[in-house]
Amino acid sequence: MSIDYSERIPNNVNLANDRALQRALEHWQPRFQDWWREMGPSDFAAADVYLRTATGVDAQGWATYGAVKMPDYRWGIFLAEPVPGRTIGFGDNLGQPVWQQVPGELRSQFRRIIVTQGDTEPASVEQQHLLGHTCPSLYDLRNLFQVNVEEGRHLWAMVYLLHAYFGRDGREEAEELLTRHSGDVDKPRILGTFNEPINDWLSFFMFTYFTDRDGKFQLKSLAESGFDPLSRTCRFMLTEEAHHMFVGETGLGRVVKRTLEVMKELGTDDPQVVRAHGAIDLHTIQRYMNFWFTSSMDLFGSEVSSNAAGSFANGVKGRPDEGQYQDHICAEATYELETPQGKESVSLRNAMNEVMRASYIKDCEIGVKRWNMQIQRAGFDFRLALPSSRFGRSIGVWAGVPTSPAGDGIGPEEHAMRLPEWMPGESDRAYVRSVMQRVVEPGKMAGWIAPPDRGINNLAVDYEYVRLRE
Ligand code: BYC
Repeated sequence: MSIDYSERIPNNVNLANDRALQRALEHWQPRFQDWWREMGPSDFAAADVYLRTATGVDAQGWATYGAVKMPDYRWGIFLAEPVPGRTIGFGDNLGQPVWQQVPGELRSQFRRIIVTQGDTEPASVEQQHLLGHTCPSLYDLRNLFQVNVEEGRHLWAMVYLLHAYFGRDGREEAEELLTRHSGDVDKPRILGTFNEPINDWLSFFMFTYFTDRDGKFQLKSLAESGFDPLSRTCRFMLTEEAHHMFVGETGLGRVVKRTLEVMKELGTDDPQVVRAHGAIDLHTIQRYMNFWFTSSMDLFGSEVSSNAAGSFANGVKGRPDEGQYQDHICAEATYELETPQGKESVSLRNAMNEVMRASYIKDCEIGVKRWNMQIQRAGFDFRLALPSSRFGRSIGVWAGVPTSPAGDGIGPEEHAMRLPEWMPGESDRAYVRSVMQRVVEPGKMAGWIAPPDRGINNLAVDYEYVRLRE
């Protein structure tokens, strides 16, 4: 079904035919707009931003580009086309027709997962609230805003499900999604990473590389869900998510590129010399990577989880790309888990979080390999590396266990002493903040980042992607 933009809330779910739902969502809409004004990108409400907007949900040509003021962005409700005859692809209900309504006995499980997913979307916008002020270029500023409006739309995607399928409880949860705030001591966001500050663009690129990639894996697993509206919503969200990870991967690649240019020019890899010339040394990049990667690893939950086992058994949440596996029931299979106490064999259903985390790590390695190729080609021996999944964890069996980034157990004193080598400290953050100078002349880049290879939608890199003048 095509998207109806004549409606107050653009949608392809035939909202006009369900007056009660339409009214409930129209009641929520001004609250969302208030939240956006207060917690969304600060001070850029009047800017014309070259944004893409969804105009259809099919694989080809779903996007249209044009100058939009962010508060006028048409946030709406878009579900991917239904797959005729779709059946549940995993768990105890394998082969049964998918559900168009939430089965009563799974209501609280679905609600919990949809609320958790929904909570991350506005959280990320809040985390990035001030970044526009220190943008390294208009190209990057536009990408930040594109990510922000789409995270706003992903919030709409989850709020639609809550309103349409969870009655009064769902409406209350939708309100709560706007009252918890990232980093708020009294009402924080649900998951750890979404309460971490993102005060500089290196963190933003790390976040879009590592944390948005968790989004990709979680959305893929929810796209397998037996609850068809959730599956269809997530399938469409994934098409938007791809751009966010592109921003992270190319952003980090450009930071590394610029650092290497400075290192080559000066003939040294000495971090202090690199910093003295305004670039971000590779050691600091590694420390930031350690921080955001480990935090994002925690987003998969505990290695052994009865929640995960229940969700898999009941058809609530599958594995990303479930079709790649032979066994979709996993009732008998086991998984070999590494714990601080040694190897442990656990039921595969209980280990589903770990299965997902393992695929996620592989996916994260692709970019790291690419950046290391850049470093190698530039003639330097330094190599970036993802830390071990045991390192720096706050959730699961390795939480609080002192290890080196390689995952070797060490004493707590050595751990405390060496942590500044491994995780960003105040001096790293202060340095990175010091180079975050705003650059808003079309085509110009800040000194710590190389220009992108190409612009957006075949436009030139020096296109005026954001018009700041009123
Ligand atoms: N921080 O059995 P456990 C995205 C809680 S990112 C704090 O270990 P389970 C995006 C857990 O909630 C994708 N708490 O794990 C990216 C539970 O609490 P309750 C977001 C945590 O339940 C960038 C308790 O510990 N989507 O889209 O199997 C920008 C025991 O849980 C954490 C989803 O996450 C943590 N890191 O799995 C914008 C999908 N980890 O309920 C957007 C929906 C665990 O006992 N969520 N806990 O109070 C889920 O599927 C699951 O809730 C989780 C946890 C995978 C997160």
